[in-house]
Parts: sequence; structure tokens; C-alpha cells
Amino acid sequence: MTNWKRYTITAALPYANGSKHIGHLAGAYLPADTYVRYLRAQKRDVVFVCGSDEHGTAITIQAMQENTTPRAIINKYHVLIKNSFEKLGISFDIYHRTSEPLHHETAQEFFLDFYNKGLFKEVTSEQYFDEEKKVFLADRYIVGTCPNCGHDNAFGDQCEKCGKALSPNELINPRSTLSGAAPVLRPTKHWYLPLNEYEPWLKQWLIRDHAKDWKQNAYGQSKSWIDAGLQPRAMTRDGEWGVKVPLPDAEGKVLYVWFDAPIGYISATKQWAKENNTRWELYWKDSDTRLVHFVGKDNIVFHCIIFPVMLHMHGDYIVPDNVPANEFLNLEGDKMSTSRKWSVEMHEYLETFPDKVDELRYVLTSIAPETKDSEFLWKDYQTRVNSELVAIFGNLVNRVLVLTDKYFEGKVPKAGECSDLKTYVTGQREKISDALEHFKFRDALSEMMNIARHGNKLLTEKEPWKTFKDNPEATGVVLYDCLQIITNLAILCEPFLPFTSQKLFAMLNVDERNFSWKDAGRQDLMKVGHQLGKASLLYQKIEYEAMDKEIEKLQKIKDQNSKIKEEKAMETTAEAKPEITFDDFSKIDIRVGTIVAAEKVEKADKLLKLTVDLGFETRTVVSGIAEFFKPEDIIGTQVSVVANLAPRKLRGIESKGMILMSEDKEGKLHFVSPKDLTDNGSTIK
Ligand code: B3M
Ligand code: ZN
Repeated sequence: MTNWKRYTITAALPYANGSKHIGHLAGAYLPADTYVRYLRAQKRDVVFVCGSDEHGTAITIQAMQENTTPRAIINKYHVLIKNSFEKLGISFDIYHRTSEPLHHETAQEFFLDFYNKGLFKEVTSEQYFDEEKKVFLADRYIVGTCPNCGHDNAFGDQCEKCGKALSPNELINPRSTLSGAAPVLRPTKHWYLPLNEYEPWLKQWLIRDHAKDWKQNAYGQSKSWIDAGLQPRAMTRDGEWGVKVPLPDAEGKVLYVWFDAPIGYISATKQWAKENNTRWELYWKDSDTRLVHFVGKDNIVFHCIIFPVMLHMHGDYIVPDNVPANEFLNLEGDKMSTSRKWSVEMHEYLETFPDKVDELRYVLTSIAPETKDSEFLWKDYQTRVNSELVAIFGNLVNRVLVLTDKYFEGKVPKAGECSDLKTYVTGQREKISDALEHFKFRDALSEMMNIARHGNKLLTEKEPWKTFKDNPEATGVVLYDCLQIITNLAILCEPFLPFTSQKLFAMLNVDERNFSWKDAGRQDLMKVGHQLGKASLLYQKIEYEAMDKEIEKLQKIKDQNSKIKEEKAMETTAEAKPEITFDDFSKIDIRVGTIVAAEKVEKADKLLKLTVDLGFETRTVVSGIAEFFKPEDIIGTQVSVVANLAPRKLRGIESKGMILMSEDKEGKLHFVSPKDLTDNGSTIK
């Protein structure tokens, strides 16, 4: 169906426990905003909702760790994130909060609806409880020894060392990450959503009806979940922070954050409807409404399986017609991560480049991770701004306005007889519309830019500045056409570049409200004789220095992160490792060598730089043993060296090989040496 009467557009509710980066922006908020602006430009009936996701174990734990309250955390980040979105031109109709009473009521109403219909499964099971902190522990907050590989910091849901999926009661010697104490098992009751019972419905709705119109990631991920068989999933948690379970015997229980958060879209719509004197039900319960969820790929199952099942179970609601999920945006060769500081946070970008919002929107749409992960590189950002926005779009607008000012005192000159521009621009409008309808934002943007390219080509070919002396009318005809082109651009660029569009309309001295999407293509948008406004540059070039600064900032973070990693790698742990084959073992070339020189590495407490005679050659080896040995005491010691270890740089020194050490219970290191003196270079096997 394409004749939708109205649209409910959602963008994933950001967790209000930290700032958000440009990867989040590119993943959900920017494409959602572009789509919504496109719908509004056609005067379609649309509501665009978002808000803070303010519950969840993560926020509770963070508050505990930072010695503050969940409330303090969410109040801080709600404002920060909301302001950043506003400045970035993300035009939500409402930015709500899941801590609002209206949301709590709405989420509880859903819960009670299912409860009263007897749809939940009540299950009592034993779960780990931290007696010191008085909380039940989510799987991630329990660590212990992996039963599979012996790693002694395996998480309750997975061992990161051997990759095995675990449940907390499989861990040997479990400990709480909150208090360090051994948790105890306690029985606790929860309410489960029997997802398995909705498999037939999901198969029909998703696998049969949406195989063609959904993006591969959303469809593929959901299908493989369904194919693997669905399990009942607990919709409640033990805890204080969240929406209270609205039952008399549910003291100390709250709704699971992924139960209440998507309902946040509904409560946001309710609040908006209240403020705008309309009925929220039209946007959630009328089958003529198109519901679309914009999310990143990590949110797919919640929006394609769990929430649709909830809407379906309730019965009165529509289900999403599409979930245009994006992949991830990486940064300069690495996964973006706020906690590792490897990111460009939205508010940081705005602080550094406050007047370059459309520039960011442009670049992020050009490289949008629509079908696979993509990469943000500062140099690429600069190139795209300078050689596309400045050199193509900005340059066209500037030339046209300056020339019109020069030859016609800024008044729209007379038109020529006929021009085939109308067909061209109308065609482009249709291409852009079609791409946007199919959530192909990159394609849509590049078709928009083609119009600007077309305008530049016209100017270059016709050279109106050359004809003016002998044939001013010819000059006028070209400029007339170009003025129509840039007016069309002002309309068609708006979904992508709203600030540019506004500025351009002001330079053209017209009210943008007089134009809608369907006007694009017309060649009489600028009337003959109309007085244009004052021209100014749409964009400024980005200088190399600004980019170097950003790259340097990241380099510093990279150095810090690798230092932390290095130090971690130096900490030897006493754990059993998984079995290896004889072939694996025989790949290691262990040799006897003698330390012939040793010195401390500057500014590194743990490192010694050793020169080791291996018989066949003398090598430099950097070793993390400085806490245990004085350089002068170890010269002449025969040691075992892993001789074929790939060289690596430690504090700028290339280390070729590794000295074998044994670590005792106190963590003290001892050389592993041959019992009797032997030849340097002897193999150990
Ligand atoms: N807050 C997860 C996230 O930020 C979550 C989205 C909720 S959408 C209903 O990735
Ligand atoms: Zn393991």
C-alpha cells in the first residue's frame, strides 16, 4: 500500500545514561528526520516521536558505581541529548521521557491487558542475589571461572576468552561484580511473554508479507531468530528503578526495560496528541496509518519481533510496516565506542563546528551504513564538504546570485521561449522521491546533488557573462533558468540540508511556506522581476588545520587505549588454557639465550629492555619484569626465549621475542631456565 493516510515515525529512544555519537545519528535519527521532512514537504499527516529511555539495569548499576542516583543521571543526559538533536535539526514532534507518569501508566496498562487475558507465563526460578548490595544480579554482573576453559573472569552470559555462551549457574566460584561477594541463589517469580506461541503469526506477517519490502538486515536477522525457534522471555525484573509491575504481589519488581521502552513511542504520541488537540489513537490504531521504526542493527529483534508481538497481542494496534535498520558507522578504522572514547560525540561536534550542521548531515547521509558498516574519516569529511558542498552546491548558488546582481540588479530576468529543464527537474524529483520511499538515502542525496551539477554545467556551457555585452537577453535567459534550478534545489534539499534550504530561501527573498514538494520541477517558481535578497556564501571551506586537530585528538586516544591494553596483556593470569594440538605446539620456536645487557625503559615502571644472545643472533627483547629484577642482577642469566614471536613495539622499542617466566601465587616472576648451562640457541622442545 502506498496511499497511507498518515504516518507514525519513530526513532530508537536513546538510553539517557551517556552522550550519543555521530554513529547513532547516522544510524537512526538522521535518516528518520530526512524521511519525515520529505513527508512533511508533501503536506502528509505525520508524527515523529522519540525520547529518552530512562530505565534498565545499566542505569541502576551506573548510579551505584558513580555514587549517585538514576534520576540524576537521566536528568543530565536527557537534556544533553535533546539539545544536541535540536541543534542538529532533528525535527521530532515530541521528545518524551520514559520516566514520565504518563509513560508508566501506558506501560502498566499494556502489562495488565496481557495479565488479565492470561497471556503471561508465570515462572519462579532461582536467580543470583547480591546480599551486600541487596539486588538480584543480571547475568552480566556475575563473573566466575569458565567451566569450559578455566578463564577466571568469565561473565554470567558468556566467556569472552573461549566464546562459550553460559548461564550464571554454570560458573565456578561466581562473584558479584558489584560487591565482589559470592552471590546466593534465591527464588524469584517473573512474568514471561510466550513468544513461541506467536511463531505462526510472525511467520505469516514477517516472513511471508515482508520478505520483499524490508531491508536484508532486518528481515534476515528476524527470520533467523524465528527459524531457530522462539523462547518465552521474561518481561519483568527484580529492582526498584523502572515501571512498577502493577500487581499486588509484585513488590520490588519492575517491567523489563525492553518491555516498557517501545511503549514509550505510544506514550510520547499520547503526550503530543494532548498538546496538539488530536487523537493519539489515529496514529496507533488505524490501519491507514503507516508505522515505521528507524533503528540501528542492534535493535532489530526488539522492533521486528518482540514489540510487534506485543502490539499484536494487545489486539487494537497496528504493527510496523517497515523497520529500516542501519548497520554501524565506524570511525577512522575502528568501531565507535563512547566508553573507549573512540567516537565523535554529537555535542562535541557541535562545540567544535557549531555552524557546520548541514555539512555533517551531508557527509553522514553520503556515507550512511545502509547495507553494510561504513566509515567516517575526517579527511573524507573535508573532501566531501569542500569538493561537493562548497564546489558544486555553494558555488552554483553564489555564481547565479552574483551574476544576477551584476547584470540585472538582483531582479529575475526575462525567460526564454522554451526550456527542457522542467522535464529534467521533475524527473529528478521523482528519482529522489522514489529513493526516499525505499529508504535509500544515499541515492536520494546524490540525485539531489546532480541537479546542482546540472546547473553548473549550464553556466559553464552558456557562459552568460560573455554574451551580456552583445546579447543581454541571452544572458538573462540562462540566469532565469539557473534561478529556477536553485529554487528547486531549495525545495528538494530541505529533507537533507534544512539549514541550507532556509538560508537559500532567504537569499532568494521568498517564503518557503509557499512551496511544497510537488512544486519542484516547475520553471516559474521565481517570477520575472522579483527582487532577490542578498547573496552570501552557503558554505565555507574546511581547512586542513581543523582536520589535523581532530585526527590528533583521536591519535592521543589511540595511544592511551593501547597503553591500557599493553598493561593488561602484561598481567599474567593463572588459568588453564584450552587444549591445543601437537602441531599448534610445534609452531613455537623456543630457544635458550643469555641476557647480555639490560636497562630500564624510560617512563615504564614494568619494562626492561634486554639484549639477548641467541647464539645465531643477538636480539632486543622488551620484558615486563622490572618490578622483580634489577638490570645489573640478571646479566649473564640463561633464559628461555620464544624466538619466532612476531615483533611488536613497546614504548617505541621493537621487541623481537619473549622471555618465558613463571608466575608464583604471590604474582612474583621467575625465569624459566635450563637446569645446566647449555649452548645459546639450543631449542627447547
Ligand atoms: N534504548 C537501546 C539503544 O539505545 C534502546 C532503544 C530503545 S527503543 C524502544 O540502543
Ligand atoms: Zn571459557
